Amino acid sequence: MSTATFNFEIEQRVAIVTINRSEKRNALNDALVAELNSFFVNPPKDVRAIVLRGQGQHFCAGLDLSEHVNRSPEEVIAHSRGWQRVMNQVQLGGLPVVCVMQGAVVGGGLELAASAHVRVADTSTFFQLPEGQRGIFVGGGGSVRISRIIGVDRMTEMMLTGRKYDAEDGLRLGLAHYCVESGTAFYKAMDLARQIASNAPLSNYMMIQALGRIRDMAPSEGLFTESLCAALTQSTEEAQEGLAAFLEKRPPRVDR
Ligand code: 1HE
Repeated sequence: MSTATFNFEIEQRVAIVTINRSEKRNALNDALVAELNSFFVNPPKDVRAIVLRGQGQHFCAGLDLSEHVNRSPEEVIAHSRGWQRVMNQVQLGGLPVVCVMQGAVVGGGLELAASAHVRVADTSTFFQLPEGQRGIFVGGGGSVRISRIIGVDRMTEMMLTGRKYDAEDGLRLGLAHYCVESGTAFYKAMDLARQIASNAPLSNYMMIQALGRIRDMAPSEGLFTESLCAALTQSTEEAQEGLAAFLEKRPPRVDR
């Protein structure tokens, strides 16, 4: 499927979603956010993992600032809630999402990347929250997700000063899980996505749905929930095949 600013294709059960607005550094306007939302609400059947990328030199320059001027408080709340819906759908839609990052991963671009489960940077990547410099605030879930990755203290400093972290800094802070040579992040992301797509789907699903929720629970509820997740995943055919393959010293059957 393809529109002027968004397209996706499927390769070996991996959907490759490309934001295609490089002339505006993949800034997220309302139309693009709506397209992302409809994809992530209803991803193609049989897809087991998603690679999310931005075309050109930059992953995403965040909010389209040209659309943001002259909005009333009510409109900004509605806009922010709309962004949060999309980011939630990326994070909790049920499919693992691998994000390819190059150049600017800025403002709402960092909020989008932080919703993904695996983040691959290349050496050109930089991270910034320039909201303070623009006189605005994060609105796409960054105060919840980015602060949990790097800590509230560091996020506050990042927003106050508008500092840029480079790719190595990002790796150290957890904004990236991998940092590869410039121009190669997509290939690394595809390798990872194919590997993830060959895991048992219910096991992937539980990682995505349960771990974040368990973190937000009291320890005793978290431990019980962990046992329930273990019971659900370990009693499936997929799990039996994965365990048997290990014990029989053979690769698991791939089309599980
Ligand atoms: C844009 C945007 C944008 C570029 N909205 N049009 N985000 C920011 O504050 C980031 C603002 N952008 C930048 O800092 C730079 O553009 C970049 C570092 C990302 C890239 O620099 P560069 O030199 O490659 O490109 P450029 O020349 O600055 O921009 C190229 C074009 O993209 C230009 O348009 P043109 O018509 O003059 O060619 C820019 O205006 C346009 N462009 N970024 C609109 N963001 C839900 S709350 C989330 C809050 C936020 O995300 S705040 C962060 C906003």
